[in-house]
Amino acid sequence: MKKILITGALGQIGSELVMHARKIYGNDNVIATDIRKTDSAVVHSGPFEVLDVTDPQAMASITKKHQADTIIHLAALLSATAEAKPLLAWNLNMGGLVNALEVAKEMNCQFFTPSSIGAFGPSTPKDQTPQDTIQRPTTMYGVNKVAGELLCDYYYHKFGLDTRGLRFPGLISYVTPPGGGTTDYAVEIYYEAVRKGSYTSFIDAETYMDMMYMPDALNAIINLMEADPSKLMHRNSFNVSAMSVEPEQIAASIKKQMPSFTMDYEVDPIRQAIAESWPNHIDSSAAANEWGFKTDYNLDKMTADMLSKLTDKLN
Ligand code: AKB
Repeated sequence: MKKILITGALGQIGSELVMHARKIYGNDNVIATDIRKTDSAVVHSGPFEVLDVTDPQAMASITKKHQADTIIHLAALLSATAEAKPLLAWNLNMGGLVNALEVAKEMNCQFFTPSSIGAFGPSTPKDQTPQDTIQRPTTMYGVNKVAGELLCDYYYHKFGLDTRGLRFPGLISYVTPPGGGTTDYAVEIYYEAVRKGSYTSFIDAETYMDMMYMPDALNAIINLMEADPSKLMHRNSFNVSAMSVEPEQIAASIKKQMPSFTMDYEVDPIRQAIAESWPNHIDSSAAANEWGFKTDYNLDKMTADMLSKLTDKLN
């Protein structure tokens, strides 16, 4: 049985991954860590430690204390926040990652960290973006993600560490809202649809980006970590996407269930520029071929689930 330490456990991915992994591996075998402690299921359902990932000694001592054999390193700033605070992003995103890799090396842990569609840039092919292609991002977040992919591959080749990663698209969920991302509009639109029946999008019409519903993202992490290493031609990181959408398509999907829903635009130039530097749609075939990546949710199935779960949560 794995013993998994998760950083950034109270964030958008972490808060659901901890609960999902505890169901699979047992509550005591998933150690949740975050820089803050909140009154939440993540904190109450199993081991929890306060951890600042930029503190290498603290990370090493918590990992040793719990004898973890797997590290899932999620703590990071998202694209828009990283653009607003580039030096903080470099220090947190790269400093946290190198600390986590060093601890994984010392303890010989299996290692996962997410990359992103943000690892691509304006000179990357925009459609059916290949697994192996030009990566010259123009954002600090993208610089961090490319450097992170290369660093994880370096630890694999140089030290034999079992590092694996996914280039996540925008992740949509109803449990914990994301913060400071460019794809956040695709989460906010559902919250505002349920709260107000309308939404003002900060991303412009006809701006296509990849998205994925959280249950598919959680399965992808677990399936990649359980995959037979002899089948993996790639490691850091695999393209994965469930759908390529623009704001009007999400609005149209919501309208099928909520005909009175309306949307207008107040475009944020900073997040719009980031979105325009990213691909329209990445090709996930390497992930499908090497470890069987697949998704269960398309846009309409995700919309139905989001609206019903948020109606229960917000009313
Ligand atoms: C962001 O928008 O920053 C993230 C991502 C696509 O990596 N959701």
